Amino acid sequence: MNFEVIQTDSRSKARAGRITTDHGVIETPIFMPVGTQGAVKAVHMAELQSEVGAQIILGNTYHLYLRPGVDTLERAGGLHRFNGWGGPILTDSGGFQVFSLADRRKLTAEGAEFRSHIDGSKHLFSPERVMDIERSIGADIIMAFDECCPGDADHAYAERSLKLTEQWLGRCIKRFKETEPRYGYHQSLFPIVQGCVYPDLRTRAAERVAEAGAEGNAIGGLSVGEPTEVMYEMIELVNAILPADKPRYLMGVGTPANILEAIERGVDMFDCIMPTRNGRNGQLFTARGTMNMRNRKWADDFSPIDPDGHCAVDLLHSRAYLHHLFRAEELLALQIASIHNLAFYLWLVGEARRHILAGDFTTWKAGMVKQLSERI
Ligand code: PRF
Repeated sequence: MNFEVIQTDSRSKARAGRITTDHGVIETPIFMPVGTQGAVKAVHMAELQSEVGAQIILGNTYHLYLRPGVDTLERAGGLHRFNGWGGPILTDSGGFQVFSLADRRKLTAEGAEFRSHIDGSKHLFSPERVMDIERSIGADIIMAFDECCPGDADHAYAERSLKLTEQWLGRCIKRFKETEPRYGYHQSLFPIVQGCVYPDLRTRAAERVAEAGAEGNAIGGLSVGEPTEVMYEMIELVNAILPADKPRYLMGVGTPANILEAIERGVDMFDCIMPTRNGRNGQLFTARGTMNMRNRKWADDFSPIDPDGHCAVDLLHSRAYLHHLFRAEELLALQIASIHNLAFYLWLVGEARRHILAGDFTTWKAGMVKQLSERI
């Protein structure tokens, strides 16, 4: 993997860059659609490419390990061959899901014991096991196994949790170095900075992660219940320590405005379920603010879904039609809303990049953040 910073903004920490993987190029800042179980919900791969303009998608180790399982993925020749997405893929380690979804978790010296949320079966995720599974899934970028600490944890809890994440990182790196990619292309391991909302812990975590000298680094444990301003402070603090010549990935964040604020603070990569999940609930994100398509006020509005939109569904269909599809519980409603929202997120990060390159990012961002907070 190669990362090149093409331009850094003169008035902020924002940068435009390029990541080159064996499955293609990613222009940063970038948003990565979430394909937890090997599929982006309600959006086909062809649409991800032609309508959404996705450059990289996510998969999740916890979900893919439980179903279809490592054997199936290995026999398929890895996730790219299994799901037909030929571009770059990143897998989250499952740390977050083990702690949020699995039943009856137990931490041992070895790792995290848990029961499947699907059938109650018992499993153990150790850092070594997670690295082996991520090798078998075969994503281009694989995440270290971490514990995501809740946003309201006290300092003592957060410190214990960070210690665990740091021990696990050492074991992840060791196993990663001892093993080879299975499918002939390169894989990059990204460590994750935790430390909750405590500056001393975040500083220490970022220093240790920076020392690891990885090909890219991630910030976890944010957008988990802490105030938004605190999240921005933590991003600033961590990015001042993480190396500038490596991509920085903010995990699971966030609203369109959160993403612009984080880009301004030097983040390059994002993922979030918000565009797809909120889309399936009828919420559309646009450059003029958010719209709730279930609202009766759209029933007679025959204008395009988003007149400024950048994908075919925005102009092809009217607001009244999409409103009807949601009311009638047609599956097409979920598809149109998901495609629109993902295309909007990809447009937004693409515009951010364009304005960084043009030298007017901060001015553009201030105006856009204001517009995004409107309700249409
Ligand atoms: N760790 C991992 N995945 C994540 C997070 C984390 O802290 C978050 C927190 N926003 C989202 N996804 N491994």
